[in-house]
Amino acid sequence: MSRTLTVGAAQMGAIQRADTRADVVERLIALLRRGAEAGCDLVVFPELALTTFFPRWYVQDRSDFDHFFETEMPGPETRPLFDEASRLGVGFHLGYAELTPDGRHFNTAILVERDGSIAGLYRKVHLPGHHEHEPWREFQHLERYYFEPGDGFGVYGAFGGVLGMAICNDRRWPETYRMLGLQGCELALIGYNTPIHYPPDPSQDALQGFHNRLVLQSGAYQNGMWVVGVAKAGDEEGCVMLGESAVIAPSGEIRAVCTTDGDELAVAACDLDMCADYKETLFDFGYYRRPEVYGLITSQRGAEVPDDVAAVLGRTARRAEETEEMEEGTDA
Ligand code: CDT
Repeated sequence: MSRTLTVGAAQMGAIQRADTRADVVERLIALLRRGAEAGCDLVVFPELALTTFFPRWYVQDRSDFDHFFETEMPGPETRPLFDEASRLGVGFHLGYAELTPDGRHFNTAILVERDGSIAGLYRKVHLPGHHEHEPWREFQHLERYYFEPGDGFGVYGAFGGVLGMAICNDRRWPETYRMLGLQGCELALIGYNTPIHYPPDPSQDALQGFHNRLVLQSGAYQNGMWVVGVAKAGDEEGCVMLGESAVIAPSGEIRAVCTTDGDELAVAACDLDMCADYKETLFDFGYYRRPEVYGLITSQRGAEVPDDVAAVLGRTARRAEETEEMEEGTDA
């Protein structure tokens, strides 16, 4: 039986602060219908796809921004998307801000099957940016102020394969893909909102597209999985964000890519059986990996130059715990 899924990377152009949920859901439905016409089994929407990227602003009372969060999924405003998806028989992946009944805030994504049932929910693990207002910046990146981190990476049996999710900054960390790869993930779905300008080091601005391709392609190849990276792009309230949504094969090759900064669908046929070409050869984890020598990856958080190496260099060794304390105060 063929395990080829037709997947649409449903990039979105900017969502302005004044845009209503109804406006946005209408755009999502239009992309979903384009996906259905293109024969998609699954349409992948970006991170925080229902609103503008609100962590770019600081408000003293965080609850003033609770209106950017969803308290139920589907709720009255997102129900039409679920209804249309199940009518069309097309599944989807959607990123949104989640406010739980017990008052917790997460940057979340869900995977929805063709019948409208929720097959998986993921909460962003790597929260980038800073946790306090930093007025020197042109715009804030306060994810660490508005959200709690999620507690792990899961995979889901859906669409006839093993599917996983990650969100935006997660894609820059090799641990993300490896955690999914170690659970047999064949297709990873990753929405993003990536400002082109990076205030702590503007020399990276010109490299945003390169870094995006670099991490998506290497994550796919090194774990023998399909990766779908989907942007919210364009000029959102004066903050210009990267597009270049793409579908990447387990070979690391780009199979489809968006070329605009607006609402656009890039479609690729993803043969999940192709993963075995990599998972059972060069990246046969069970045969080649050496977890017994990877202990530092889970026992230590920050980088720590070993004492003997520091002594050779005439430096005082900096302990990992100190690095972690410093990082708490200086995250970018
Ligand atoms: N949304 C998100 O995670 N964006 C980050 C920006 C990093 S700069 C604070 C990203 O990794 O693209």
